[in-house]
Amino acid sequence: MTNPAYEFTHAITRRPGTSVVNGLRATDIGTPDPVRMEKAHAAYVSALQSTGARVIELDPLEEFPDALFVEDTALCLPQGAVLMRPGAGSRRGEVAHMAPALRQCFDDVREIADGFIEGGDILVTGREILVGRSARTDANGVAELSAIVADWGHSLREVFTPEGVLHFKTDCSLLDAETILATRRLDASGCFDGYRVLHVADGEEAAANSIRFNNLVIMPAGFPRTADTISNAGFEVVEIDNSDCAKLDGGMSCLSLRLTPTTPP
Ligand code: CIR
Repeated sequence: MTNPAYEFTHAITRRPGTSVVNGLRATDIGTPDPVRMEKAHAAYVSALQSTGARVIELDPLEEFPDALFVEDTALCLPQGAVLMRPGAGSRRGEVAHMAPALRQCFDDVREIADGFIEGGDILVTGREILVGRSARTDANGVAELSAIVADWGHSLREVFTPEGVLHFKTDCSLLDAETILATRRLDASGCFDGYRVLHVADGEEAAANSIRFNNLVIMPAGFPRTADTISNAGFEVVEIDNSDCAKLDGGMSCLSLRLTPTTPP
């Protein structure tokens, strides 16, 4: 039995361009090193491939410094894809560059037309789709997405993103059908009632943005206590250097769209 919330045949990534040094950031904690970032990105792609998935690697988009964070441009579900409408104005144009790849993978590609919503605010658990409103995702965007996914038989539940946190998934990840990895501050909101929640270690909040992809949990390197928690719970962990993406508030989920195409390219 496969679980479409974390088992996929494909992923889409986009290599970072040299303009990545101009990417958005909430706080300036230094300029990312594009060469080291490219190396880490390649390791991330290899980890995805090691699960047997095919990775569609798109070329850098120099005019969009944040374009490597492809997750924010779309949501892929078993029935089709939804093109997002990023709340960040400088990122809105990335969506048109993602659309052709998604149209090759899915017959049914819908779009958010009016509100704002970014993929980083959406956690698909298999049971439901959780969406956190944030500075990037508004009520209209959530309502539009809710109507689209209802058409495909999914229920969407709006939750909250902690103050000062970029995206809902900055603070959580799905580990399996029942289990969520989350920060204590997000779990305290009660949004995961009914799930088993593993907490990231205190001081290791940046480890919460990990991904379950097929047999692996891919997490940022440098969070040993959280890595132990995850592997002690029986998951196979792979760690990737996230030091440069972290300077742009990016993490493991942002770097890929994970999908099982209805019309494999
Ligand atoms: C941004 O601020 O949009 C980028 N610098 C980081 C996006 C991270 N994306 C994600 O968490 N899904």
